Amino acid sequence: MAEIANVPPAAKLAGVEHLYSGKVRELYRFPDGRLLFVASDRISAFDWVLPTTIPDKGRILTAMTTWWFEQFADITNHWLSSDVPAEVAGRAMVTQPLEMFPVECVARGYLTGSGLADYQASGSVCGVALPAGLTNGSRLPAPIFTPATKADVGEHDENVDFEAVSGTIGEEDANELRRLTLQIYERAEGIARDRGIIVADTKFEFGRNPSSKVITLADEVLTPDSSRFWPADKWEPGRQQSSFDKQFVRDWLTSAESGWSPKSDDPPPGLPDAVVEQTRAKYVEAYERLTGRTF
Ligand code: PZK
Repeated sequence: MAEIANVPPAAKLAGVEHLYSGKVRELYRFPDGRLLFVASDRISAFDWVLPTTIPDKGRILTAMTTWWFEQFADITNHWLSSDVPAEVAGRAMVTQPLEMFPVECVARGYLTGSGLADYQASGSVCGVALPAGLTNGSRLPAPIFTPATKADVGEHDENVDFEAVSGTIGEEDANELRRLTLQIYERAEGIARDRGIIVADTKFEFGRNPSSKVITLADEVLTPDSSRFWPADKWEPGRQQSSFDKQFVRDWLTSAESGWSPKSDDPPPGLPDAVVEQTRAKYVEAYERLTGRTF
């Protein structure tokens, strides 16, 4: 996999082979074939990886993912163990190696982002027709499955319709991915809403266990990096919703004080300590509100 321009090289971990680095996470393989899924403290905004890290972000998102896996005990997932190398303690999981489906399985319960853009252009999203009159942040009449195909590094994923997924992986598996995606999202959205967080949309990745053939939930799940989290008490359709976790980052980067613009081709500047601390506090708050546990 190609390197991403402003992402530092993956940490050298003894006894594991580096497979991939994303903007904020890394995947390694143990000699026995099991994988090591590592969440870093890196943060992205406006499609850039920022030069500043958020202390504990990797541990918080990993704890959130494993908590969701526990909530969905009836959904087979790739987690095997949290017994990981000391350098990545708390921010990594040992997982099953799966044959991944080449589909980003997105569920949307609210309309924003590329879903809003597609709706405004065509009245539908990924081939799913929606009623007239929806606006940025509207709650949809029912959650929709809006798959996307993984784009090359630096490109955005492309929304596709259900027929395209069927054509790629077969109708039976496409139906199963849609069913699982909507089922998990609906359950999570209800849990989070009761705790003051709107999960507007989320992305799942699934794979097949090569020996058991079972379709298995992979990746990190239902984190603010794989989803849009909004504070429920500030939800107001008709405007861009504030981000639960990244609003302080976006506000500072777009302020005169940063001296930077998202339209610039220059990399963004480092964040002030106060913005780092406010942002860390939002990740902690999301974890503690959702799980009822203390971080
Ligand atoms: C897998 N990714 C995305 C993750 C990255 C990229 N259980 C699995 N088995 C096989 N492959 C994957 C998984 C998982 N999860 C996940 N790509 C392949 C990814 C982390 C860092 F750069």
